[in-house]
Amino acid sequence: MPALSNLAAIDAAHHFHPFSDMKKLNASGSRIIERGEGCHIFDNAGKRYLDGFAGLWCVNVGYGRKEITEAVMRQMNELPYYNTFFGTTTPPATLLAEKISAHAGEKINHVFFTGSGSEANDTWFRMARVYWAAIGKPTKKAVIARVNGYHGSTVAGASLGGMKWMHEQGDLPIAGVHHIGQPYWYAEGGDMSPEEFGLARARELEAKIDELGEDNVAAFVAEPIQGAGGVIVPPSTYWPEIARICRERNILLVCDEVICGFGRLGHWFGHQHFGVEPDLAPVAKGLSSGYLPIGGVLISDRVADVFLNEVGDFNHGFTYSGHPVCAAAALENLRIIEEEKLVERVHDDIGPYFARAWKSLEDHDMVGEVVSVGLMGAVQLAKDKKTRQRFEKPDEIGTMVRNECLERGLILRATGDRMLASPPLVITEGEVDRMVAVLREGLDAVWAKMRG
Ligand code: PXG
Repeated sequence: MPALSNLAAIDAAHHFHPFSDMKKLNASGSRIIERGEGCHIFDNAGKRYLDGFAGLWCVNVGYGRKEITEAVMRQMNELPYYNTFFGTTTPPATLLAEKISAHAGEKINHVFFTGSGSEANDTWFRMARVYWAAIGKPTKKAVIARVNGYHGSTVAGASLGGMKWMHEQGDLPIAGVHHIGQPYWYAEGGDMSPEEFGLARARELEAKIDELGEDNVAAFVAEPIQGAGGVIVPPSTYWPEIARICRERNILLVCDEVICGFGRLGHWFGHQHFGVEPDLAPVAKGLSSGYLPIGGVLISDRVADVFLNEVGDFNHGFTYSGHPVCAAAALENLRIIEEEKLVERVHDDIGPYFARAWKSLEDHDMVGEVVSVGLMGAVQLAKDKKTRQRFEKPDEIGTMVRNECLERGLILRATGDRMLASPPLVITEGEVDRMVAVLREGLDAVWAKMRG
């Protein structure tokens, strides 16, 4: 092991980070995180941070869970790797598929495993097209997604995502992917009520289907709540209307559960909060609480039946599909979520507590809107809260608040001018209070700078 003081220099010399301007990062040096316990992480200077972001929306059961480490060790010793191709499986892969199916709705009974959320999105993308071709509708290929959605960084994932600055790199989106507007009332709702706006944005789906022709559209994909896009909680009218349109126009509904799944919204899956039933649902992150990389696609009976009866071979899969050690980590993680009733805890107890505490920030002069569902929340920064006027440089203002929080030992994510929280599901009331108090101090500090 090199001396810790050298690590930042070694990192700058050799490590190319995701979503980073490497020149800038190398000049400032990476923050080096060494250890985690519960809802806290520690850097190499020994500084402790409350992780209000659960790693990257994923460490649902918190850090330092020996049960998971031990389950991983046992599986490593027993069988560190075997594949799920050529008619084979391993006990953890099979048992994990069963457990996920048990928590998904009655109509979801199969799981295809991947190594990540991006691969899960690439997987359903092919699956949806194969599904329609197998039932005699080979022209149904187009996929409709949303502006500012996030579905990963692979070619299909980044195409499905609606981030223009990602599309600009690498000539995306690929053919056949189309985007409609997001249900972001605060920024884009104008004079409409949130309910009117929710309906209007949902009906953009119907208009897009008309434009492309129903016989050419395979699926619509959306996160139950857009995560990386800024925790955009849709108005109450949005999801029921989306579900109606998908049903009436015979389009597959795909809910990207990579963030919202496994308890984040107080349900096993985010679509259950909104009362809709997807045909396909990519998952990852909270499936293993990030302890090891694993993702998958939940497959409804409607789709599975066609694959079982019509398709034959699905020519798709990954070396690490159903990796036994990752599956063992996920199984133990789900056992903890069940045993500690973390989904119920988010729904009935810490979620409502968080909602009240988080909402208290609404009186701040710099806060335009405060939203949350379960343990996923956003604070919208505003220059003038009465008129919903935003700051001229939203990215800068969000980063300033984030940095003030970091200095005070709290990790939150800023997406533009929205401060995002997504803490571990085991967060205590005291830790929620601290998170809110530190964010308020950060807001005060930045507000003072802006006015000074
Ligand atoms: N779908 C959703 C909804 C996601 O949030 C992915 C797919 C892709 O998963 P993988 O495992 O391939 O990363 C994600 C990932 C951020 C941030 O800055 C969010 C994600 C990844 C990286 C950064 O909020 N989400």
